[in-house]
Amino acid sequence: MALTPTWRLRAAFARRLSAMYGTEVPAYTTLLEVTGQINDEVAGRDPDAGRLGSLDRVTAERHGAIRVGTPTELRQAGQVFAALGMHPVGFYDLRDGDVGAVPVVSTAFRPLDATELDRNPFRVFTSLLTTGDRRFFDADLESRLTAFLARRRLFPPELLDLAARAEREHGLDEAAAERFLTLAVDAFTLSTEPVDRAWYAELERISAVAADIGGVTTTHVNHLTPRVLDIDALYRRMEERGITMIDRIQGPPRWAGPDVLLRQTSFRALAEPRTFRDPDGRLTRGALRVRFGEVEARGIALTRTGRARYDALTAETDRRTAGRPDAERQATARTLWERDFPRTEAQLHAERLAFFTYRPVADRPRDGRRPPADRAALLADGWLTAHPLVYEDFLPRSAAGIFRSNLTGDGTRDPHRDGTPFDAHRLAEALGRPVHDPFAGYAAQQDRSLRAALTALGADEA
Ligand code: OOG
Ligand code: NI
Repeated sequence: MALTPTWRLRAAFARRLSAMYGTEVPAYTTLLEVTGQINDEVAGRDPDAGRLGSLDRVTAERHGAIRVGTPTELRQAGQVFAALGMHPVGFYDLRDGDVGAVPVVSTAFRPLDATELDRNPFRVFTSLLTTGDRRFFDADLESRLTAFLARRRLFPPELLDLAARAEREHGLDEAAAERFLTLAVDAFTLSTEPVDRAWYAELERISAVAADIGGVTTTHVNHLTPRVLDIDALYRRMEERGITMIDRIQGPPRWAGPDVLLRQTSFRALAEPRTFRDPDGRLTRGALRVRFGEVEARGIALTRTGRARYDALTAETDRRTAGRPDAERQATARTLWERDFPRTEAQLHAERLAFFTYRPVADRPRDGRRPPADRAALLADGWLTAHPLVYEDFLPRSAAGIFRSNLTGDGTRDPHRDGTPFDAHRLAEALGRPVHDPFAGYAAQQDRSLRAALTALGADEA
């Protein structure tokens, strides 16, 4: 029987999840509509619109977000995503006060190779509740939370078996693929199970995120994000359609220079009717705000040096505009960027602040000269062209901003207690899979393309 290969499973999963989310969260459908219009408009007027991804890729592109409670659940989520060719990339610690003060650590599951990303770049930002973190949970609450989480099962064994088989065999036959996709979408659909009101409220006092993760017996996609080519236009048009957006676009400011990294914004979670079990055992109606809409624009991937420049600019903007309205923050950011950040791709390249791939120029006039040894000279003399790599990952501060803008309250947190040490290594242990370093991935892609281009030119290593 014909095998449905990994990437087709991934594309089908992304499509089905999107269809499911559209029926559950109607504002998401509006968001998709507006995103589609804007992408068509930009593609129609800007010949460079496809520079950071073809319109086909951008149109299909989504990221989702889920939150889990235990290392076992994280490992199981990792198994489901591995079946889809999605691997953990990056470690994001959102617990610290200056990042976000949210009791989770996160990674993003996504395809690694350029070919796979082109086929379908679906990603899922996945967060693990840090139940042992004393800044948020005391020992008593931690033990009750751990016991509650140990009793639930997010992923049925049949789903995990199919996922393991899909990973091993790089796909599934048609019937198994169908079953796998149904079970996988189900695992991320909002449950109709009654919510224990007292337990949920107790966790909510600590953190709305803790309640969303540990206050219920299931998980759910909490947002699904399309990619837009002009996020400022999108923001205005969503407001015109009567959908209230959060007060800012996270990430770099809008400015005249190159788009880098990631800009994101969202609309607030809507109150959705849910059934609760009250302390006296009665079932009553209520509402929870746990699912929202987000949209993003992606720019060029920065090197570690470029990223340090970005982080420094963000910190300086914060310092100058603490407590000021967002319009002022944007204006200040723009001024600082114009002073300190390269205004052209060529300059980003020259200062090695961003990642590029290279192509040999096939029809360069043959003037008898040998290609120079140095990368900058190869470009300047027209032997190579450089094409920026799109940023495929996330930003911790933006992520925390997205979390926080959708919390009902700030919760309580005692900054004087110790946090549990948690790093990429420990996350990898919990997952039972390596956590890939995003910078290393972009650098490897850049190096490979440079070597191939030099070989094609018959030049020495640059
Ligand atoms: C995840 C928030 C982070 C992003 O795009 O930065 C995120 C969450 O709310 O669970 O998705
Ligand atoms: Ni997101």
